[in-house]
Formats: sequence, structure tokens, C-alpha cells
Amino acid sequence: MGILNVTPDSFSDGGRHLATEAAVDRGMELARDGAAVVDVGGESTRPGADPVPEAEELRRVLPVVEALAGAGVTVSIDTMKPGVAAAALEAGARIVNDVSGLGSADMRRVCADAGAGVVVMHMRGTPADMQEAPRYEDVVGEVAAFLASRVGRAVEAGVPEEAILVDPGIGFGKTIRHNLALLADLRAVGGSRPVLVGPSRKGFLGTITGVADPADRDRATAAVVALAVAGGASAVRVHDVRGGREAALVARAIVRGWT
Ligand code: HH2
Repeated sequence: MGILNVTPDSFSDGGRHLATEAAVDRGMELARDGAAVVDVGGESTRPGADPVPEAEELRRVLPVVEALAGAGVTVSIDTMKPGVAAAALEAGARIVNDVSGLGSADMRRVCADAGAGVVVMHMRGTPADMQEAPRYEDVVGEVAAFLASRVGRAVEAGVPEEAILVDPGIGFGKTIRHNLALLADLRAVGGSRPVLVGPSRKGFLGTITGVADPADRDRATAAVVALAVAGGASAVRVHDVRGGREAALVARAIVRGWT
């Protein structure tokens, strides 16, 4: 999954693809680089980010979704708002990536009605407050239980079980130790469900490597991708699709063998 942030304030690429044309060009490039899905988002969820009004989020993402889907790219919409998800699905998106974990009944209904694929992610708190001293007794167990419960609610609302991926939400209400514990135990996080992880360029990689500039963390991201795939991840959400894809392919060949 290639990341396309149509925002002025995303933590590593904010402002680079705010104009529709630049965003569409970048989305096509991600697809050419080998992304199976391009994830279009119009609201930054970095720690401390301010919410974006629905009309502004729609203005940013809809023309981009429409153009990419029209060009044959599989698009997911990264949004917490049912209205944005519904409009994006109408415009050709096929997957809803909701970092609030489909907590809203409206969002579950929109996804079920459209027959959309769904990413159910774990977040503790909201982007505005999630990094204020997050605490868990057993982070892997608690995240796994949360995801199982949210998947249950989505299935009850009519989303087919096989259309759902779960995501531990790296960096969403988690310390570096929480992130590392989750990444080291992805099979326990997902149970029998396919797991997506989104470590790309995030702060814990800067802490570990000392690389301060997020845009310079693709090498560290590739290391996480390889280990995540070896540890059972089915999908990874990255900015650098070429690097991520190559790391994933090599990891898979080592773990599953070369056929
Ligand atoms: N991370 C971000 C946004 N959406 N979706 C999923 N499923 N998993 C993630 O880990 C995830 C996500 C945050 O990263 P990014 O989009 O690069 O930055 P920003 O939120 O500042 O736009």
C-alpha cells in the first residue's frame, strides 16, 4: 500500500501533493512502483494534528480518488469520516482505511453498503491526545482484543469477514516499547486475520537510528517491512513503495522459499 497524503501538514510529506495534479502524478508513480493499493488521505493523523472539516477533506481527496480510480489504480481512502468514505467509494475507491477502527456505526454501514474492503486499525485516544503517556498492561493482548471486538462489530453490520484487514496502529497511542512489542508479535495481534502494518518513517525509527528527518527514514522502514513480512504481515503501508516492495519480496522468499 503506497501512501498519498493530500495534506499541508503530514509529518513526512505534508504540502508536497496538496494540488490535485501533483497528487495524481504521485499516485500514478506509486502504482508504477508496484503499489497494489494507493491510500489517499486528506487529514493528517500525526500526533497533535488538528481535525480537518469534512468539506475541506472532500475537496482535497475526491478529485484525486476519481482520477486514480479512473486510471485503473486500486484506491483506498484513509479517513475517519463516514461522509468522506461514502463519497470516495462513490468516486471509485474500493477500500476504507479507518484509523479510528470503524468505531462509528455510520462508518460500518457505509462500508457494508458499498461492499468495500476495510482496514480496522487500533488507536488509543485521538491524534490530538494519543501520545500523552499511553499505558497498557499487556499491549499485544489489549490491541488484539480491541481489533477482534471491532471486527466483530463490522461483521455484525454486514462487512464480510474476508474483506477485513487489521492493523495494530504503530505510533497511535503507543510508546517505542509498545510499537516494538507489537511489531515483534504480529501473529498474536491478528490471530487468523490478515495484518497490515504502517511503520513508514515514524518517530520510533528516528529514536532508534538517530535519523531526525522523517523523509530520510526509508532505509529503517525497509528493515521493519522485511521483519514484519517474515513475522506474518500480509500488507505494509509505506511512502517508498520500491524499497518496501523489494524488502517484502526478499523477506517472503526467505520465509516461504523460492518457487
Ligand atoms: N499511519 C498513518 C496514517 N494512516 N493507516 C493505517 N492503516 N496504518 C497506519 O499505521 C497509518 C495509517 C500516519 O502516517 P502518515 O499518513 O504518513 O502521516 P500523516 O498522518 O501525518 O498524514
